[in-house]
Amino acid sequence: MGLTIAQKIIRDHLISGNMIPGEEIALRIDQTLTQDATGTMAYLEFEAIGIPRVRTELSVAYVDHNTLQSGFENADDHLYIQSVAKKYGLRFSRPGNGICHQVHLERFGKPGKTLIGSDSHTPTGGGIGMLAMGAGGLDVAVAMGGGAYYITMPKMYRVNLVGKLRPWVSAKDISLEILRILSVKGGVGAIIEWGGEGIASLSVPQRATITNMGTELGATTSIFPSDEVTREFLRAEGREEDYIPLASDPDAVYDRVIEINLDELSALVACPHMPDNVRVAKELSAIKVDQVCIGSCTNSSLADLLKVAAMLRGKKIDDSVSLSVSPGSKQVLSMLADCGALSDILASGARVLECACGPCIGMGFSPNSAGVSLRTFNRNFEGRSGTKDAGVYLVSPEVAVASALTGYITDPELLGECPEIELPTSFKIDDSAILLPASEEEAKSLSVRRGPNIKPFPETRPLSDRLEASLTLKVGDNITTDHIMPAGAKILPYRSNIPYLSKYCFAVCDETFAERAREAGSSIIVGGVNYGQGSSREHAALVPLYLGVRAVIAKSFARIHAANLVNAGILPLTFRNPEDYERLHMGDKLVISNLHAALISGEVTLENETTGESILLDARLTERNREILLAGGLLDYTRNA
Ligand code: MIC
Ligand code: SF4
Repeated sequence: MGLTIAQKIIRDHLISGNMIPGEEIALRIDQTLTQDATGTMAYLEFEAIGIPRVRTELSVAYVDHNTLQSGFENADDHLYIQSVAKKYGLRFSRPGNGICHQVHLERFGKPGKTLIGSDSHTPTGGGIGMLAMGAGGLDVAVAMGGGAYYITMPKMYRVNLVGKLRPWVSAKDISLEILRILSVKGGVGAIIEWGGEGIASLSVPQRATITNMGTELGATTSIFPSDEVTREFLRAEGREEDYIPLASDPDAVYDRVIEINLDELSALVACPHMPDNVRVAKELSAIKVDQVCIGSCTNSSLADLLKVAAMLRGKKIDDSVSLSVSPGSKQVLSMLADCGALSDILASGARVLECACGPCIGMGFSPNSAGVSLRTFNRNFEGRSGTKDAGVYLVSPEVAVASALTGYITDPELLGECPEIELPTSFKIDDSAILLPASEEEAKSLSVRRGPNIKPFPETRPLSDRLEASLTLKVGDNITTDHIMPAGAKILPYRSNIPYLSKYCFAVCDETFAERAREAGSSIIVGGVNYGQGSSREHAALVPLYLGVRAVIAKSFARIHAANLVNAGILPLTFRNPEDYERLHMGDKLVISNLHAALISGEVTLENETTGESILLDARLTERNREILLAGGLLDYTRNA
């Protein structure tokens, strides 16, 4: 039987396990990346593991999220990460050099390699034929130390693109179309391989837009073949030697095959507050727009911004609209400047922001109250923009510019002829903002800089055999990690300070939760389907741990969050009968006895002392998961090993 692209990379990196969907496999990891919002914690964990030097082929520490530096906190974190990188053998991408995924694609991504990153959009690397996955910081710390990365062997989905994109329709619309088809949970447990005749006309950055948003499907990752388009991109980046061809076998078998006809695709928009709430742009033309943001790891490549500049050339944005443009990297920004495109963007009335995540994570540029914000980003979760009652719509750069010009959601087709973009055959290469580590010898005498905002890792404890806890929060379906542990300019500076962060846990849903959990001492959260989707932030597990959460019972979990719960020593349990969700209420006193034996059988009985009922739960845990939980989390498990 032939293999898919992902199966080939998995086969070449398999340390243990069988490549049978649903079984646990351990993978050798070639490259890791971190960003600063999750990185500080990941490096604290790496230090706690106690390995003197990273053991990967390449590990890069990026600073791109917390670049506002409204106080000393982030500057301290940056210095901490910089000093860790120098000492332990990592490259350090300085603030301003760009968004981790964009820079990694430009400078380091290699077809056929494995990459994990403490950021859920690490699958962007699939655009260049890598097996690239988002992970919790602790998993990345272990991989940096040379440890394996454990996942459940995914199913294989294939999306065939037929035809060719029409003018004004772009890669973002393909991402939105697949979200419309599959929904935000449609990719859970699967790797999505993109193929078909239509991919030949997609450049690497366009492919990366698609693999980037595969995260919003809940997929383990997404991947494109490595072909002549890939070779051309690597050549333009001066790295042709990194090219290897990579394709699936003609007789590869897929669990699901989907076809998208590019000729029939039109400009799409994801409406508030979920990326799969997709409508056709034309139907939304009555919606007045207040703000437009172009950038993020989804759509900030040179190709995207050259198109934006060409559309804005000689025009002014509508007086009622505030437009921001954040280039994805210093390479993109300086090439825009060199060819004059930057002047076209500025002359239109746009505000050019730093090469960083910025508005995507609520780091400034929050919309006005009840504002309508069009963003070329990948997430439009409630409150994520920093304005609770704003409505965020996800769009392509083309729809973004057309709407900034008219003041209403606009299908760019109405603008007439689509400008043709000529991409340079070589990119401007200047890696001076990527600092190299010290030599092993020199590193021994280096110390790490630790600012006062860096607080210790929350206290862990081995899992007891009897669990008594109160149900302190009951939430619905598709709860994101932005609900559990919000980000934004006010809170993000405290990512290395779990006690401070804990005040904001679940604040989007229920501002009284943190206090209630603290008072209860030991608590359980109940959720619906796809609990914990979105960001890879392990803070969404570490903060509940700090607040005394011992277990989360849900109808189903998102992959990275389920792993983060186990890594933090919190039990993820699922309802045997999803209807039992209705039988649990806030304030119920819950008990699980003989927990250790129950985890081995996988069947857990939950006694509800308040109602006198009992409910059957499943503990879908591998042996390794069980051992991690019994040890009190992955850090203790790794240290005790
Ligand atoms: C995000 O897009 O939500 C983030 C911010 O990049 C996160 C990481 C984080 O929370 O720091 C992600 O996607 O993993
Ligand atoms: Fe940064 Fe936004 Fe991409 Fe997350 S999704 S890495 S916040 S640009």
